[in-house]
Amino acid sequence: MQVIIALGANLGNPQETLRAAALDIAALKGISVLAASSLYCTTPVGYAAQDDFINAVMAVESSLEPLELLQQLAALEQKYKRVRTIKNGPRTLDLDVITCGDIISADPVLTLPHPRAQERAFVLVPLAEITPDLIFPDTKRSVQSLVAELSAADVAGVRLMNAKLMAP
Ligand code: PH2
Ligand code: MG
Ligand code: MG
Repeated sequence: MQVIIALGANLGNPQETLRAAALDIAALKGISVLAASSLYCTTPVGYAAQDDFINAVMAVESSLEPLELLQQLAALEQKYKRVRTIKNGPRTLDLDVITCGDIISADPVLTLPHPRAQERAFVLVPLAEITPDLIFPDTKRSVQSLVAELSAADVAGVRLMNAKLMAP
């Protein structure tokens, strides 16, 4: 099944952490990378008094159960010393599962699709780079149609960097 993973960080060396984490994800058993976006420098959403984030997304083919994948990603967050303090606050690494194929789930441990992804420019704009035609199974909306509805201010908060998450 195709899984979309969003990566974000704004503490430590975010660019280095994201690229190392992407390699760790690629090395997980049962995972193969289909595509990875560029890196983006993004204005914080939800809690403004923190540094800009670096964000990126990757599409992977996964034979893991979604909750198994979530556990593996949580272990990688720990590896990079994630500390949870303020909700939406600064972090050394955040790995979010955005979609798992066409699964729709209200499980509070892993809600699918990710409940806020379809309104977040820092997820949608990188996603439009790699999978513009991806359809969110709950709303049936495509990534590119959602990007087209973002405000100019939201889009301006997501700046393409001249660097990729992974070497091609
Ligand atoms: N993640 C959040 C809250 N706000 N803002 C940006 N720009 N990028 C993020 O990854 C991000 C955020 C919660 O996970
Ligand atoms: Mg998040
Ligand atoms: Mg998260």
